[in-house]
Amino acid sequence: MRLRRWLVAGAAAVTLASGGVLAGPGTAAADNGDGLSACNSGEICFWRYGNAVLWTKQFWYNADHGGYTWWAGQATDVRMQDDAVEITNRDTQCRVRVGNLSAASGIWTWREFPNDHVRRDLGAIRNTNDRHERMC
Ligand SMILES: [Ca+2]
Ligand SMILES: [Ca+2]
Repeated sequence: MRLRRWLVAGAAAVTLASGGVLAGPGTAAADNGDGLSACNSGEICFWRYGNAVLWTKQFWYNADHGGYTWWAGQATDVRMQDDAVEITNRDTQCRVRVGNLSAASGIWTWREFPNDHVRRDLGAIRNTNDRHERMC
């Protein structure tokens, strides 16, 4: 299972390298989207609560959610992994899939979201999010 996960990460790294023209040093390790609170064009935005604009985490690229924390108007220590209920995909090019890795079975469950800027419920992986990936 560890090997499988490594392979997935490797594929993501290739995608990142080919599409990472905006990436500066360390961007992938500390992805904060555009650094502004608003969910702006190009960003992949996660939400901790329905209908609330705070408690958000925003990305440009693929990411494992472990190690990332929520933004609530200021930085928090609250981890966003397994804690998101909604997503807004404002990526300019790609659908995005969000996955949950079952600790029991080692199997990923994914849900795909179009880049239509619509805020959507994570559905079956609500509060179980472990990773997201751009689909192009
Ligand atoms: Ca932003
Ligand atoms: Ca999970």
